[in-house]
Amino acid sequence: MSSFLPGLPHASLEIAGARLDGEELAGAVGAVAASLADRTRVALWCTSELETGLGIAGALVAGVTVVPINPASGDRELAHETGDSRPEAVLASATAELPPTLEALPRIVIDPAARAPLPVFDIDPDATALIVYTSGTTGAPKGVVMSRRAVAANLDALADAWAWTSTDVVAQALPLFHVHGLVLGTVGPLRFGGGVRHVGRFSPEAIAAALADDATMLFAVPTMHGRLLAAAEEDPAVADALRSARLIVSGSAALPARVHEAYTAATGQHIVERYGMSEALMIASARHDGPRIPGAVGTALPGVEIRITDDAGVVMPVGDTDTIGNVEIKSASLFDEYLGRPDATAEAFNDGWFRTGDVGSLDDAGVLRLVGRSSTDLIKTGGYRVGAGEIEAAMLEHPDVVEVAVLGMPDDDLGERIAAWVVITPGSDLTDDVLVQHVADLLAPHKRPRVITRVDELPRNALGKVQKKRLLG
Ligand code: MCA
Ligand code: AMP
Repeated sequence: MSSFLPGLPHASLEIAGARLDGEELAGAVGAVAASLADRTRVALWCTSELETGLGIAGALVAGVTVVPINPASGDRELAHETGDSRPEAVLASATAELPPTLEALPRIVIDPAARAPLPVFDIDPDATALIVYTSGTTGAPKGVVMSRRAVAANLDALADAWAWTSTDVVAQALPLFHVHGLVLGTVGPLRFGGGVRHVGRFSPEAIAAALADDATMLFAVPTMHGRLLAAAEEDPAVADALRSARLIVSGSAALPARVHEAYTAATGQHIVERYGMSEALMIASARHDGPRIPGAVGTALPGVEIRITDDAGVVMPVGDTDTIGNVEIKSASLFDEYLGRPDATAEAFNDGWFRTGDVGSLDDAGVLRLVGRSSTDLIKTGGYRVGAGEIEAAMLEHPDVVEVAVLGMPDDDLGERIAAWVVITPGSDLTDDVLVQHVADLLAPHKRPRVITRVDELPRNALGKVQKKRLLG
């Protein structure tokens, strides 16, 4: 039996209506693992389908590194991610329509009907489980190299914090190419021998149906919780379904205290908020048996240490929630490196502590509160992390764009919405729609600007640097 997913023969996996349970599931995962013999690194085409869950599980039991690919990636991202990580093959369903960049690789077909025994062999815990691409403030996304040891330690820490066991069934509708949906929402239940109920495309009704059926936990981003709250306030069936859950978890972006409190009023649920990052997996969380404080992200998970530093990198005293500084961590679940980017990896650490880029405070009880990020160039929209620099670079590739500055604007639904201020070549007939489509051709849909403001020039300081904050007025 695989030591990474010991619960697999007792687990159940349902994604968008297709489902496998127990021995059948273990047999299908065994077949994926067998198809990966002699491979070391593969791309996984991460649609919200059963094949994706089988693919990640099969690769983990086979000890093969997975590079999760967003099926809505733009050409620019795909070329970068495959060129950078150089997967030997792509794991996908037989019917997946792959873009040319991936079609050029050998396809290993994931067949949910195939069966083979789970392989039994030891795999080095320090081997790489995943390379997840995530945006930085500038440039193309970086490949976060995450070991099997880090993933296992993090899931076990969450099991402790949330009393998460084989009796739990996780409802979710998250994209499967990021840590939240793939690691927490899929690998976690398979490790513990519980269930995954991924409903496919998110809707409050689909999540409510999963909870009304057999799901006991819900993993979602704040945008989804906001929409669930609105639905629960309208429809008692949605409120009752949410009320029935054992644990409702929010993460990937700040959950507004207002949503947290209104959720409790509508459903009786106190949401468990947790804080994580692609580079560190989960860092802090409210505990199942601890306080769930609106506006706070809980305490450090087992295996994690948190400190707050000032801008000179000096550690600040704990206990005063007015003392806000940079959140730095040590963790059993930290990434190994940014793939092929020793410069960026070194820059991410301060004296052995990982700089999260988040800003917050720690109180006497070790409760972490986040107030924002140190850079305006990282945007969180709908729980997706998007680098302003990547969008700016894409927009500047249009011949009629002279200058551009991208920022996140506050948005009730998405947390932040992507806004671009552009200087267009005088006399150009470039429309906003054409400019948005230009970005959509290069990058994933969630990276498209939703607001475009045309300006004659961008505000700059005496050194010529764009003063982005002045754009928000
Ligand atoms: C977007 N669209 C546009 C534009 N922008 N159309 C025209 N003009 C634009 N400027 C389109 C999209 O293509 C899509 O079209 C639709 O508008 C909505 O876009 P989307 O951004 O996807 O929003 P949504 O469909 O309303 O989805 C909201 C969502 C989604 C379901 C909450 O944002 C989501 O799944 N978020 C989860 C992100 C996540 O898992 N992050 C975890 C990262 P169409 O409707 O045709 O598709 S891991 C992490 O953060 C760490 C580890 C952690 O702590 O978890
Ligand atoms: P990503 O790399 O997509 O994993 O994004 C990680 C970032 O998401 C973190 O650095 C935080 O800025 C943000 N984030 C995740 N969880 C929370 C949370 N509960 N509250 C506030 N921000 C969060």
